[in-house]
Amino acid sequence: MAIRPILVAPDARLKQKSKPVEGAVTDEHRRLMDDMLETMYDAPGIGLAAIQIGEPLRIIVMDLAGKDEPKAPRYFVNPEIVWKSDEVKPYEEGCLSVPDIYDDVERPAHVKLRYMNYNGETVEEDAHDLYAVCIQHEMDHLEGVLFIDHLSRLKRETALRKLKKARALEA
Ligand code: K2U
Ligand code: ZN
Repeated sequence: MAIRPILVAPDARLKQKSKPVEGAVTDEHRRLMDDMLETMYDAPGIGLAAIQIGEPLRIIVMDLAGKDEPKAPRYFVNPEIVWKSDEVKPYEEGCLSVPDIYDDVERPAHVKLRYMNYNGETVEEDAHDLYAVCIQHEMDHLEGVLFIDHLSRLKRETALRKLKKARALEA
């Protein structure tokens, strides 16, 4: 397992549309998911898409367990949202690729998912609350969409200016 660097916006690689895993989930995919999970825990975060470590594959990892609870890793290969509720809810989102920026994003409150798990088995599942928010946030990453893309142009441009200034100060 390895902790991999997380891409930070603005970065053209984060705007890529990730490609589906073709065929079976292999040991190579599982090694990638292991690295993603170790990277996510180290950040720390509760979700991570493969593109955030520069791998344009439709793979997501997540762990919604509270800090005083046992780890509960989840793995999503080629995830699809097969149904979404008309009801929407706002949630203050952040992103490991958009550090120190937080704002409300409105998303469907309830979604139904279909995906392959760590072992390549097909799973169908309902997602509500933080699970629904996080999986939709991560699936946006697979389309090259960041949560700031859902904000007003003014808020997005202000966020990107702040990120560019922080990068210049680090250089
Ligand atoms: O994509 C990412 O960078 C992972 C996000 C997942 C996330 C975004 C918005 C709302 C929920 C989850 C990171 O984990 S951001 C850090 C974080 C941690 C706890 C709750 C919200 C955000
Ligand atoms: Zn994110």
